[in-house]
Parts: sequence; C-alpha cells; structure tokens
Amino acid sequence: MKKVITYGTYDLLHFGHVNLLRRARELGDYLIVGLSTDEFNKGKHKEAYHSYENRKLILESIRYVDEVIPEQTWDQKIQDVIKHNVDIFVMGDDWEGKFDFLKDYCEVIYLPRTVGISTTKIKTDLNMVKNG
Ligand code: C2G
Repeated sequence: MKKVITYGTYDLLHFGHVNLLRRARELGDYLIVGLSTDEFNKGKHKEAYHSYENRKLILESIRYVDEVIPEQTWDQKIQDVIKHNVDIFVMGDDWEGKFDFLKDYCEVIYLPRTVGISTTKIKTDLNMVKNG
C-alpha cells in the first residue's frame, strides 16, 4: 500500500483544498492529512474560523482522506513519515522547496495550487459583501 501525507490548516474548506487532496490521494492508496491544531495555527499566524475538531470532522468526511492526524509542530514531519511508513509527501507548490529535507525519507511532490481561490480570498470577499 502506497501511503501519502500532506499537511495544512484546511479552514473554510474550498475547491482548491479538495483539488489538492484528490491529486494527493491519486498518487497512492492511502492519504493522511496532518491537520494544523488551533495552537499550531497561532505559530503560523493563522486563526482558523473552525476549530481543529470541526476541521477534522469535515476532512474525515472527504472521500480522498483516509486518516487525519494533528500537526502540532514544524518539526514532526520526519517522525510522521517514519511512524506512518509514508512513501510520498505532497504539498501545494506555494511550499516549493521548503520540505526537500524529507527527500531522505520519502518522495517529495509539490503540486500546482488551484488558481483564484484561498481562505483569505473567501474572508475578504465576504467582508466586502457585509460592508456593501
Ligand atoms: N492549496 C491549493 N490551492 C489553493 C489553496 C490551497 O492547492 N488555492 C493547498 C496548499 O498549497 C496546501 C493545502 O491546500 O498544500 C492546504 O492549504 P492551507 O490550509 O492554506 O495550508 P497551509 O496553511 O499552507 O499549511 O506544515 C505545512 C503547513 O501546515 C501548510
């Protein structure tokens, strides 16, 4: 069984996230998502709208996702790859090169981001609607 892992906040789930998860899952047979905890998001200077538990519930309902684990630190990826026998690490290409150190442990693939959508854009657009 070829196991794939990816990480993210996955807040206000949108089609860019789903495109990433679908393509990541298609690279193997089993997809693990390292989901940023609320605490870890503080370190990422991100404040998710949905709590970790609710973001986890939503991700677990997606057909492409087989398992969700907490992402609590920047440094856990190597141990995650080893512990879960991961074959492929996948991230969107906004992270191009940032995780190449994992190449000693698994294949590293950066996939093109989906253009025109982001959680920030959603928040901005909704704010504009609210403010008229
Ligand atoms: N993504 C994408 N296209 C978009 C938006 C996001 O392909 N239009 C991808 C990102 O590249 C990432 C994943 O969807 O691979 C999740 O996006 P975020 O939740 O924004 O993840 P991020 O905050 O970048 O966290 O340790 C890694 C970090 O936890 C990544």
